[in-house]
Amino acid sequence: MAYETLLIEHADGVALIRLNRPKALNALNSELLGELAAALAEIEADDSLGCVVLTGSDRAFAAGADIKEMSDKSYAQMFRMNFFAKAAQAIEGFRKPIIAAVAGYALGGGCELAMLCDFIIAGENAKFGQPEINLGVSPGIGGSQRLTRFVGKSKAMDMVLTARQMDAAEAERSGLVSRVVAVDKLVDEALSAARKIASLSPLAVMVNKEMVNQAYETTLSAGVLFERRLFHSLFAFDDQKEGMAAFIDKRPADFKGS
Ligand code: DAK
Repeated sequence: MAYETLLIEHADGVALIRLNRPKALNALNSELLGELAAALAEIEADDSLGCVVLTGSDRAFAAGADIKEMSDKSYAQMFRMNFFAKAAQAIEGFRKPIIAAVAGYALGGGCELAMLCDFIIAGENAKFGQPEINLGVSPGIGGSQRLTRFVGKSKAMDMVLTARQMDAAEAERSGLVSRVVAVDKLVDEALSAARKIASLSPLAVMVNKEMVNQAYETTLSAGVLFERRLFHSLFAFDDQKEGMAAFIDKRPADFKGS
């Protein structure tokens, strides 16, 4: 499928998706969000792809939901179109890992989009924020919930109530991003992590992703039991036999996803 607002490349088992509305700093309009959901469905169905990198430009990952598109909408229109829900659900339900590679602004819906991904690698110029309060609204794609889980109540309140932006160093210190790299190395660094993931057993990757996500949804004891049961279940896959045999034989594993 051809996309108007996304640039997509595939290489070495990895799909690289670039948000591509440069004149609007990649503001997230309904066209872009629809295309993102469609692209993820295509990637999910393609067994040759094991991981996704989602990025923007050096200036902006995404400066938020498209304010110009939203500004005149009524409550009924927003409710009916369910703005953002489809794309958010497409990411939440996506079984392969998605890495957000964030340079420049990740504001409002842009910050929420990055937080929907499995982890965030930031360029040194990244700026994260939930400035919706400046517009008389609030986060609407999980920002108030996910940001609080990432950085704690005090910083989340500070950012949501004052619209203060967090730079990359603070974001790394606070646990919002996994690592910070030079902007010109950002996509290469994210692709390198994605290639590593894509080289592994796709079944084990999906199971590991489900395990970590479960930590947000359950108690510690239930989560530990969930982990143990899934760990046991991995012994049903050929990939477990291959991974351990390859270690013992001192050779690279050849995972088949079976
Ligand atoms: N929407 C539309 N256009 C945007 C935009 C946005 N969010 N952000 C920037 N642009 C456009 C600007 O209007 C400008 O367009 P032209 O004037 O050239 O036509 C162009 O991008 C370049 O922006 P600036 O000229 O402003 O560039 P600066 O470097 O001076 O400033 C900035 C960059 C990122 C600091 C500034 O553009 C800015 O403050 N942007 C707005 C950031 C913001 O408030 N983001 C939050 C948006 S509200 C929902 C769920 C979620 C949401 C809504 C509903 N439901 C479940 C229903 C989410 C809401 C949001 O994200």
